[in-house]
Amino acid sequence: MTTNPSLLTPYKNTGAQSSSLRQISEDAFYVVNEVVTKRLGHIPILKGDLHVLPYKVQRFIAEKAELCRPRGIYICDGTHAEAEEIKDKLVERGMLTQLSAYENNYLCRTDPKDVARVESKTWMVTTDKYQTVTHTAEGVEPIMGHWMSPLDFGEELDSRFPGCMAGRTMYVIPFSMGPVGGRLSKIGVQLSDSNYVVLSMRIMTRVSLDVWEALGDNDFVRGIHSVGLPRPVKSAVVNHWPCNPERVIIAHRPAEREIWSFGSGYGGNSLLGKKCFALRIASNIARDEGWLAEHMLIMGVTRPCGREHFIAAAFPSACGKTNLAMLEPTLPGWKVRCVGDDIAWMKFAEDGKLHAINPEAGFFGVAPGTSNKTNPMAVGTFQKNSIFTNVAETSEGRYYWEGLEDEVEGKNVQITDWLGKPWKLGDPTPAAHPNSRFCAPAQQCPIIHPDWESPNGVPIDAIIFGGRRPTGVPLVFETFGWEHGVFTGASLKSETTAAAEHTGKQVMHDPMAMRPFMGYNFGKYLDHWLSLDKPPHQVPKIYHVNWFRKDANGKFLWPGYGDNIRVIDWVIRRLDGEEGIGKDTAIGVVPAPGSLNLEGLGEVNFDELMSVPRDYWQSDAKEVRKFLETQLGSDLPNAIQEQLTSQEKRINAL
Ligand code: OXD
Ligand code: MN
Repeated sequence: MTTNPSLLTPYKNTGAQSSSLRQISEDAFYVVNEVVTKRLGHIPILKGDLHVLPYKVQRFIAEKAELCRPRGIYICDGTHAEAEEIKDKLVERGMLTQLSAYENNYLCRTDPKDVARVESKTWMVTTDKYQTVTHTAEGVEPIMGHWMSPLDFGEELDSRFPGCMAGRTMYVIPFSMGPVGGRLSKIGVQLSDSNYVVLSMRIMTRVSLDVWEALGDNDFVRGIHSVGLPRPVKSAVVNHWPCNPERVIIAHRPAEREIWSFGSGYGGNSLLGKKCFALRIASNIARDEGWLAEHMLIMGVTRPCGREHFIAAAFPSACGKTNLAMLEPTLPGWKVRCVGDDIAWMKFAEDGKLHAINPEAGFFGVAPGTSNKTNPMAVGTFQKNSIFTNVAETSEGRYYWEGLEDEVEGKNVQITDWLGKPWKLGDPTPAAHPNSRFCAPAQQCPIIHPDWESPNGVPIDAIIFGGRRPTGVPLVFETFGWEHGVFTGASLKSETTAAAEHTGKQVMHDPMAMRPFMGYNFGKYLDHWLSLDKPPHQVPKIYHVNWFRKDANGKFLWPGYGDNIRVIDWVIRRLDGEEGIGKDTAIGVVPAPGSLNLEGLGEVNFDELMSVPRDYWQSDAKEVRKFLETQLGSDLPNAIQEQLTSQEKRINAL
């Protein structure tokens, strides 16, 4: 099918030469509504009624259908019946297997080449490069933000998207991030040729016909996703999982609030509501509208006295955000309730406080390491209505992964690994892929907070940053104030994990735990954070934690998990202004000896756990200065520069 140029106008000022980016103008659409219908005439609407949708959505669908040329268009309604129909089809095709020991749980194995987010192929497309990246020093590659020019982007699209859905169905997924119609919520429409994506989006976001009504004439975030394998398929499809790993691209046009994703069906690459929308695009919207979109869990912590505090915490991927969000306190009388485990949208409300919502509706958590010992509440969440991707399976119809050894030991069960091969305890390769995931509805979490869907969010009392830091970094410290807290977040580092394509363990910078998700110039992002500390805002206190410090023999110094409540207890007592429990150090306030509740914990080397070794911090300070100066160059905010200098002085005086 050729494109009639009279129906199309170049899209704004970017990528004007790209046929993929050509858009039907609003005027033309009203005039040619019927023509568009005819043009789509040979692409049947398999489900739903295109003409009852908001005009902007109709145009969006028409343009992209014309570009991608699917065999039909399926407008999702998000209902249970729809999900059942799709699941049945996928089971029949072999893409999903029912895990018969549970209610409505399914296993999916991907092509082993499509198992994680691909940061090297994820881009922000802006006319001005420095909207995306900072002015780094000569020869230094920016690590926050990955820029592509609109011209190059247009070419990349044109070599992928035309006809990319041939022989497949284009699903139209209307979704809300946050409760439908909520004050802090936003609407998106994702087009996708993957039914696995439809099922997962239905868990991770609110997919429903109500979204159209809430949308009205307002704008929405556009997502275009294709597995990149039109039919007839010329290469072998592994595990019934179509993808095109060599041609992957995940690109964002923040000004247009648009996301294009090609070649991968996995997680953050394809569930566009998550990292692409709720972090990269939303951080742009948040900057424009004066709020924050962050890679943070949200938890409500109730003390034995009955008072509740809300905490938002940022950790890099696969560092235990889900475990902390669902912590089972080992201290008696404490209660933790989960609002969210991965993303927080936070806005100052009339009471002057920062209020947070979890824009997601489900958990897409790392499976290995999750067990009744480490996170019983997550286990409770995914006993039904969940999808497991790249985990192993037992002959009893159960999921299996590293960390569940006790549940199979001594039992006569056979295990099939994530690659579909027989596997037994002690085998040298892991049974489940290290980035295998559970995808489960948040409302099934036994400790989901009653206000988790409150449209006004919950008031945040403290923000915590943290990472995997095997040496030098104390269990917890309170920063000296907002600017020092922002500096501490900007200097955040962590050991790499399997959530992305990195190999080997190395301590990497991951500022604000946002490195892979930074939506615009990191210097401007820090400016935005710094600008929030003004009346009548009551900014939360900022802390840093490290559950992962090791002793000289490589043993963890802190038990972690449920015992992390002891750290939260100290944090909350600090918030309440309790005296005598803090000790000033060069990097912040650590617990004074005897101030952390260690009752019943056995032996803990408190001094080593809290120590701030001079040599370590001197070389760390040098490295952080080099990092901030070379990465941010002229974009480094003065306030951060000043914090850096004051921290160096304090460290040298140790
Ligand atoms: C995630 C991630 O999937 O951060 O949440 O990688
Ligand atoms: Mn995450």
